[in-house]
Amino acid sequence: MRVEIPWRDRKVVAQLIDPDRAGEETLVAVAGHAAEAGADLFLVGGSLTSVSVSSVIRRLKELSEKPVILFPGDLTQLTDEADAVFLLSLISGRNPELLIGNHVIAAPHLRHMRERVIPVGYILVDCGSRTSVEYMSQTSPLPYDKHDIAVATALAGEMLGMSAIYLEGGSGAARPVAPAMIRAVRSELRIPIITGGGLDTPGKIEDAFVAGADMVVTGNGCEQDPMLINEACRVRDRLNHRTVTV
Ligand code: 1GP
Repeated sequence: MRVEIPWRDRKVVAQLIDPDRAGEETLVAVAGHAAEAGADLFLVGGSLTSVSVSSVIRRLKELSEKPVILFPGDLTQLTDEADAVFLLSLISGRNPELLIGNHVIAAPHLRHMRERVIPVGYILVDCGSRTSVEYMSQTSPLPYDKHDIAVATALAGEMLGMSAIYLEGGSGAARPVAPAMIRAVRSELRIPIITGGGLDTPGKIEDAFVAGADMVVTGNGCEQDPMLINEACRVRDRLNHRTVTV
């Protein structure tokens, strides 16, 4: 099945499922709840996993009919069980493996599902904590307040043919990517913007959407407070409604 992400028409809420933290009980609680609350889709992946991503996705698909997008932290997480795959290029970094090396290794495995591959320019932003992505990728994040570098990097991603740009604060970030950075990137970019990391209150989620994010991704916040996903969906619906009626 090809996933049409509705981000051209409206804002989207995605629930991140970290496979290693998705034991049966958590999966049922977090995923079941997110689907019921109205999350648009699931992203599945993590910086380091020791469980089978395929089985987590299979279980997720039994629990809900929402699309599942693979958000692979590394090559071991590649699977064709997902409805789509974010083919991430870590364009804020200068690690050649994450810019082309892994893609070459992955391409033959993705060949049979190429219409489900979504190329995403992944920009890691320094949001106040040293994150797993930073360490595992061995790259420096983009400075928090260097909006001009963020804009240039995102534009380069767009010109290279990416379908979307992901402004990533990193899971459990002390603060999310600054709305001012999202706004600066939005003002120059034509492709959708995804953001996640540290979005743990409805206010932060609203700020990200209002600044121009097309998709917000929540992870930790919903594990701490399951109602956060309900709030995120409420914010999304209010803003989508406003977009339509203005
Ligand atoms: C997705 O890494 C994030 O971009 C998830 O971050 O766990 O902090 O919500 P949180």
